[in-house]
Order: sequence, then structure tokens, then C-alpha cells
Amino acid sequence: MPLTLYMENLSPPSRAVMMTIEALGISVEYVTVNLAKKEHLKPEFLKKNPLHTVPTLVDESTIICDSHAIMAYLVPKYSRDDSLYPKDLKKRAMVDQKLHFDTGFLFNHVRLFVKKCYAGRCKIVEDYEKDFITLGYNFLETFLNETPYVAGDTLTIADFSAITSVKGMDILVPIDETVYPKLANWMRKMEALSYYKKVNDVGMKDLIDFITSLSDVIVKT
Ligand SMILES: N[C@@H](CCC(=O)N[C@@H](CS)C(=O)NCC(=O)O)C(=O)O
Repeated sequence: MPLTLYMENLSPPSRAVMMTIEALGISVEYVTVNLAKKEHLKPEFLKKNPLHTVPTLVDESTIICDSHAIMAYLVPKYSRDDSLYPKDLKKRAMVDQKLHFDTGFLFNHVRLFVKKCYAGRCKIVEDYEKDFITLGYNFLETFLNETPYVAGDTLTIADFSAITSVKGMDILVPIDETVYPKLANWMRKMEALSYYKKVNDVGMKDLIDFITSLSDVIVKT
């Protein structure tokens, strides 16, 4: 039975999982759940994921409802090596820490702003939102001053989560490369991955179009 990923291109956590799928070279059926059309609130989707979020992975009778948990499931199941999600407990703890940092901090601020957009209340990025996003950049600059990737010396699934969230944050508070040189350098490295564009180009355009159509946010291209 093929794996099915319920996703939406504009969703950063969906794209983090799609980057993992591309990195692993596995075949997964994508089913788009149109959030604007409230398809995530339909009974048949709620039966799969009562939290009504994308991404949601269905692997036969197993349903996984969080991008970080999905990536941590796919790598051990399909990867020839463990580099994207190390088996070594200490290395894995570093990855897990950054995955939780993404859930609780980085992606959370994008999610809350986008939620305001769906409710028609996202005219401007408020000062407190700018402060949180800037704090996120500061944390990342500190991490990336220590290691070339967010969770250590090599690329892991934590980088997939972080880059998709950071690109969303960058729409709201543009990253000043002179203030965040390590962050900017890491972003360029992520954007240079062979599968980056394939996964992110359409979704980033959709996310920018969605936010700019409802707010005064101006995105330099
Ligand atoms: N922690 C979850 C967050 C997923 C999430 O919030 N997805 C958004 C789209 S980016 C969503 O489905 N929102 C619809 C809703 O919350 O009703 C993950 O990493 O998968």
C-alpha cells in the first residue's frame, strides 16, 4: 500500500515533510487539503486527524498527525543510513531539541499570523510579533555560530523544519544578512539542496500571495 501525505503546498510543515520524502527518494501519494476551502474541517479528514492539521501521513492503519513525528518515522523506516535522524542518542537528542524548538517557537509564530489571516485580522505584523520573530533569528544565529546545521555538523530533519519556518518568518520580518550572517549562509545552503526548489517554489509563492492579499506586508522579490 502506498503512503499518502495529506498536505498543502503553502504549509511550511507540509514542505518540511516533502523535503524529507525527496531526500529519501521514496514514492508518496500527495493529497492536497485546501485550508482556504476548509477541507481540513470536513468529517472525512477529521476522522483521520481530529487536530485538523496538515501534514498528515497515512501508512496503512497508522496515521501520523505532526510533521516532526512524520519525519522521525520516515527516516528510520526508509533511509539507507541514519544521517537525517541519527540513532546515536546524544545526536538524536540534539535533533529532537531543535524539532521541538520549531514546534514551540519558530513555526508557532508563522502559524499564529497565518491563523489571523484566515480570520481576516492580519493587516500588519504587530510589534510583539516582530519581537518574537527577531528573537527566533537571534536564537538561530547563536546555534549556527556553533555548528553548520541547526542540530549539529550534518544536515538533519531539524533543518527541513527550520528552513520552511524561517522562510515563512522572512516574509513577515525580512532577514538582514548583515545582522544574521550565519543564518543567511545556512539559508543559502538549504536553498542549494537539489530538491529545495521543487518542494518550496510553488508553496512559497502561494504563502506570499496569501499573506500579501490580506495584509499590508510587502515582500521584496
Ligand atoms: N505541529 C504541526 C502543526 C501543523 C499545522 O499547524 N498546520 C497548519 C497549516 S501550516 C494547519 O493545518 N492549520 C489548520 C488548522 O490548524 O486548523 C505540524 O508540525 O505538523
